[in-house]
Amino acid sequence: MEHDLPTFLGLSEDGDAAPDVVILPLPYELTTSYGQGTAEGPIACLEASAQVEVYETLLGEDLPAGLTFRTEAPWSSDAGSLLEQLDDMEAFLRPWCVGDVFPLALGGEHGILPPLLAALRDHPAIEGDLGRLTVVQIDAHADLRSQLDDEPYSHASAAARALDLGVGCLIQVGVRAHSFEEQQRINEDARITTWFARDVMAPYGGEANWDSLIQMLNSVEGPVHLTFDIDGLDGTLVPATGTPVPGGLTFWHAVQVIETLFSAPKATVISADVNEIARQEDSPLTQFTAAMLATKIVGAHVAARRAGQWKKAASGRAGVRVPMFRRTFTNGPSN
Ligand SMILES: [Mn+2]
Repeated sequence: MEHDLPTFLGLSEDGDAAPDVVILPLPYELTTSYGQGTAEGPIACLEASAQVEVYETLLGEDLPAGLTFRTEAPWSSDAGSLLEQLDDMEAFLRPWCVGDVFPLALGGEHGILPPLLAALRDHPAIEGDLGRLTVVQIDAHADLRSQLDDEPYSHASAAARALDLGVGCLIQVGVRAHSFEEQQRINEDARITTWFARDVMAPYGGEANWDSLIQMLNSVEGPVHLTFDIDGLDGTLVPATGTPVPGGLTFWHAVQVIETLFSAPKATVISADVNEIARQEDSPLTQFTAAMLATKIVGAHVAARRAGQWKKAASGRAGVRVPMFRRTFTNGPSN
């Protein structure tokens, strides 16, 4: 560690050791939006993580369970335009997205998703074709708007931009606040499967539908990115997030999604993010909930690694070269 910032779980870190898991704080907030505090979220989450119990029931031992964790200094950019900032973020993330380390990004607005996916194109399991990738999105919102307030890179458009980048399959869980335009996109784009909160939570036949969702996640094949917008949880658990919404997932629903996905026999979760974290002032609940999710994700990754799931993902090509700087966003996402 070469910074004075809090480390993940409050663990002491050896900056010289090659990490197995890297935590990447992305304090990103669109300058045109209301200051909702998501720029401070990652640090608040790291601070709160010091209070999370490191004992992981999946492993029967304490994290880091013999592995090396590293908390990177937060991403920052002084680029003048939004698109240049997104290019900077992709460049920051790319070295951690080549299969030898498990990257967990902490956001920041959901607008971090497109640069994350752009960076994943160099992963040996992707080999330049995001059509191989399944994105699992836990979210109260569909994030499928073509734009919001004339901004195509708004957090409300994160999933739409992910599809523009060529993602092969998008599974949404917990959606309960979406627009007509987004419903049309869900109906028309065969790559999208949306599990609405209303359908998977009681009382609308929720339990049977929830079981179907879990079965679907268990049968996912190939590389997966998990993007967890904390507003997918019920708003009572994350009151400080930008747009808390009632009627969402319980903590245990979220844990089951995470554990199912990481242990899915034909899939490998190659990366993850927890986003829309904001610092709650009157109570640490929002940042602590986010830290609990981040810890569960890392614990489930370590368990998957032990089960041989991770090796499979990383074994595509040996010694992947990180390509020269490219300008995915300033050149347009189809480039
Ligand atoms: Mn979102």
